[in-house]
Amino acid sequence: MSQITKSTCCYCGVGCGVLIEHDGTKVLNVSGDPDHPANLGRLCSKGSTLHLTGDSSARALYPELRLGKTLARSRTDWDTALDHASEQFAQVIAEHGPDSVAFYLSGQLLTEDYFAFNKLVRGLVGTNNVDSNSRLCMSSAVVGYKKALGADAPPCSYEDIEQSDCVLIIGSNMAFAHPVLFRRLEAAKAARPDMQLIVVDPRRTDTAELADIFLPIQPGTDVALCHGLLHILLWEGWIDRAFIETHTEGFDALKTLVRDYTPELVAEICGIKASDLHNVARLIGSTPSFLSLWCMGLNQSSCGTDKVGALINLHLATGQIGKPGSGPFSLTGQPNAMGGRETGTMASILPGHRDPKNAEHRAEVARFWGVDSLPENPGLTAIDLFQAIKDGKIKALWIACTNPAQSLPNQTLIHEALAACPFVVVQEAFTTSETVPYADLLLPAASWSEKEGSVTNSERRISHVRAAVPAPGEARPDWAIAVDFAKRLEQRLRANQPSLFPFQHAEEIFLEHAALTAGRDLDLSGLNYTVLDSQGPQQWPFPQGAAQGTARLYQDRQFATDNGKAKFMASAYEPTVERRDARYELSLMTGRLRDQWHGMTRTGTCARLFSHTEEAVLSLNPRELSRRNLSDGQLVSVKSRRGSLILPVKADDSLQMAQAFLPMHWGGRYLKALGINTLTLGDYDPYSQQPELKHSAITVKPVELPWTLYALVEGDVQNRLTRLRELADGCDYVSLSLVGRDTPAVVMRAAHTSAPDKATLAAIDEVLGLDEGPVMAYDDPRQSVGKRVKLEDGRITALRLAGESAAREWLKALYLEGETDDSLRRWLLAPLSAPPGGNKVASKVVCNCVNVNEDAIKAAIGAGADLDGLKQNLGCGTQCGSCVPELKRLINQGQASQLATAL
Ligand SMILES: Nc1nc2c(c(=O)[nH]1)N[C@H]1C(S)=C(S)[C@@H](COP(=O)(O)OP(=O)(O)OC[C@H]3O[C@@H](n4cnc5c(=O)[nH]c(N)nc54)[C@H](O)[C@@H]3O)O[C@H]1N2
Ligand SMILES: Nc1nc2c(c(=O)[nH]1)N[C@H]1C(S)=C(S)[C@@H](COP(=O)(O)OP(=O)(O)OC[C@H]3O[C@@H](n4cnc5c(=O)[nH]c(N)nc54)[C@H](O)[C@@H]3O)O[C@H]1N2
Ligand code: SF4
Ligand SMILES: [Mo]
Repeated sequence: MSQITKSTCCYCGVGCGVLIEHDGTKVLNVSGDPDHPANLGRLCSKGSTLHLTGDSSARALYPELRLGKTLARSRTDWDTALDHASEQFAQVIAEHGPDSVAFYLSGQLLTEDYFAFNKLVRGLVGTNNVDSNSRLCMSSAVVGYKKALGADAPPCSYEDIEQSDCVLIIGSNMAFAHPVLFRRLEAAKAARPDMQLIVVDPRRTDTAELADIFLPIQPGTDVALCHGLLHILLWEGWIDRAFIETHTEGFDALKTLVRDYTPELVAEICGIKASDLHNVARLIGSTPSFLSLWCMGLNQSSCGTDKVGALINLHLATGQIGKPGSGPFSLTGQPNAMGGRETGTMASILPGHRDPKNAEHRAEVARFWGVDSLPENPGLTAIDLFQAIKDGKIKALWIACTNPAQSLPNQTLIHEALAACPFVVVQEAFTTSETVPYADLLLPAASWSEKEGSVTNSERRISHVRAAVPAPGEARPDWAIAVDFAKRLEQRLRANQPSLFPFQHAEEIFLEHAALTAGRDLDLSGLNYTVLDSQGPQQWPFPQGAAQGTARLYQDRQFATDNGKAKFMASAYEPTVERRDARYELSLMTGRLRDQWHGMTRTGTCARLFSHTEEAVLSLNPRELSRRNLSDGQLVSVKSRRGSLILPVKADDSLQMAQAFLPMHWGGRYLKALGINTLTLGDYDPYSQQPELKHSAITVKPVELPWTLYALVEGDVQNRLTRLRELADGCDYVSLSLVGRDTPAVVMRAAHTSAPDKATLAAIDEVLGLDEGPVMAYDDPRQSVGKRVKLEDGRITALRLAGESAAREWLKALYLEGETDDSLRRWLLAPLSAPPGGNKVASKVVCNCVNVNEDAIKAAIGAGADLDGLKQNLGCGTQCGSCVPELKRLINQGQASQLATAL
């Protein structure tokens, strides 16, 4: 009998409600919750495939302990695991003080998890060394909001997107990263075509495709852009003087600063037309309501706080805040980055939006918790933390729900730090994360659909997250692990005192958190699970006695600052830390793909989610390729000041000259070396300590790796991924991915200067199952080319092509078709390996739900289909809608090329 449990999607900060269909033990399906105000029933390509992810063979099932750095970890029980951890931590604290231990957490934890950890770290251990991956994500938005408006509170609601007359999307690729919200924007714009949309991004993304005006600025130049816009607004008198006078301060200094940002100068800095700058200023200056949406293009910058401040300045100068359809709205990345900020679980914040530097705030929280005091020493923020670990200052580290060995910049240093740390605890749901090998103690965590708690989405809306199925093996909810550990540590640090952690259920933690927010800007003391269950997800503030949540902040124009006035920020434009120069002549940007989530521990278990983008490729402008005599797909060495990687290049006309783009998702498990972040740099914003993940300078050189390997094998994918990755480690280029729709297969591509030894190739064949059974084999007489194909019931189930790769794509297509004919046998037994009909690269799947590829779409467009026609004829874009922006782009391209032909 199947049942339905209401919960939320565990991916992005849109915070969609999902209905989990399950049989009490296994998740069977997911659909969008029509009653959830964030998505009203919609889900994107990631949310709608949640039930296909989370391969049980990739899950951490039991605690594992290593009793010496050179030994392997072995299975243990929870009591032994947590006793050992508390003993280690207590010992380090006794010998080196509380600041010698640290906790590194995640915006994907639930609020209750976050709160429990924070109380443990600050209330019990007595250090501020608790930070999270939100440092890489939302930190600049937090500081920008606090500086300008007095509190870390996004003032807007999703409804504002529907109500606005003019929306500016800056540094956000919503079409990929917040798809369901983008659906709402598309629908609003279709319903009200007068709504104006401006997109600012160095790349012409699918988001930009919807824009009325697109400003392809040079990376890192957003502050100059905003100052240039304000310059014009001032010059033209398109500002709200009364608002500025009554509700703000600091305008004079800003006015003086932006005087220098003339349209001509700004156009030159940003690499855009001055006329476009004027057009955008006119829109902002004349619109009845102005909303801006931003994400990592602003935050992940060495001047991220200034970027956020410069954007908020535009709202304050025009009085476009605190009313429907307007305001500066930061899109949060992770599903519960907001919860981490509310519970104060970062080095620079305390519970209830309090400040660890403020003695009164510390005393309030200490009193509430019944401890003597809260620690005063500043805590280490992520980048400094890992430097301190490497320097030997941190002796015990606890990592939960984040994968620093993939996601932090400058990975070489991160791996050195993790290897050097005497005691590392990793609390993880999947054993496949790049951080797990460094765990001295691995603690298996319950994950999506298995745990209860709450999350807050981008619009301050709190949802009750419910468990549908039991966690596998001995995995436990994160808060329960933190609380169990804390109780054991209490025995060692403050024995015979009442426990600070009397929590039996998640809701008890929620209630303590809610009570600690009373009287603060985010006051959510009126909420509990019963209210959330009866009234549905609610937006804070929701104080005791409130009947409903708060859709919009600052409607009374009283800001959360000391004197109620908002503050303009007057910071000059600063360029990116690394500039392009003769040695590193390209700007590398990194970011998201539509169908992958971060380090891919979850999405990387679903073959379908690789069909939109199969492997990590370095995208460059087509002219940049031809200038360098590079061809599409060719392998190059990509080098930054910190390291290098070998990757294929791809022509991509969404990029400008001298720019390059890499998806952030590939770490050392799927790619040779330490993944994408081998290249990026740890330099950060001075106020938010958020690193400049969006920009590093690189150089690209062709490489000659004549020996290539292509392997594909169906089934047992996690085990095979791991073993193939290890066996191919001697090759200069290795890339792994999955392919298929129902039964996933592992695909490996590798390349090297010469063939590996025979034993290695034989070991690879063994992993592929090509050492026995119905295998057809051919080795050319000089042994340079070797082909192996395993056929079962007329279907290919494994193959390996070594020495060259001419038939690679053809073989994959044969595998996917599931049928073979005599051409396979003829190809196999011929010394030359070129496939019949050529080696056509398989067309990428654009619509994942209905499985429609680009070739089919282009053919239909060629035959005259518009969007409705595509939907009707091919079915693409009719389900989750994540591919609609791309369909529109293909239609526009098709029309442009038809026009060009006609002319
Ligand atoms: N599919 C998918 N969705 C996700 C995630 C995921 O992993 N996969 N992760 C979630 C998380 S945690 C986050 S933080 C969000 C991130 O969401 P986004 O920030 O929207 O995504 P990114 O691709 O990281 O970067 C956004 C854009 O910033 C642009 N950019 C780069 N440099 C600059 C610049 O100097 N100025 C401006 N204006 N733009 C610039 C890039 O070209 C890119 O298009 O996505 C969330 N949603
Ligand atoms: N180059 C580059 N690097 C980037 C970025 C970029 O744009 N460019 N973006 C940065 C940003 S914005 C972010 S947010 C970070 C994200 O970086 P990470 O936080 O490292 O990303 P994830 O892969 O989501 O890591 C979450 C981990 O938690 C595990 N997990 C899943 N569910 C649970 C659970 O319920 N409990 C526990 N304990 N574990 C669980 C997953 O298996 C996974 O290993 O990456 C940053 N890194
Ligand atoms: S937009 Fe997609 S990834 Fe984000 S919460 Fe909704 S369904 Fe999940
Ligand atoms: Mo993020």
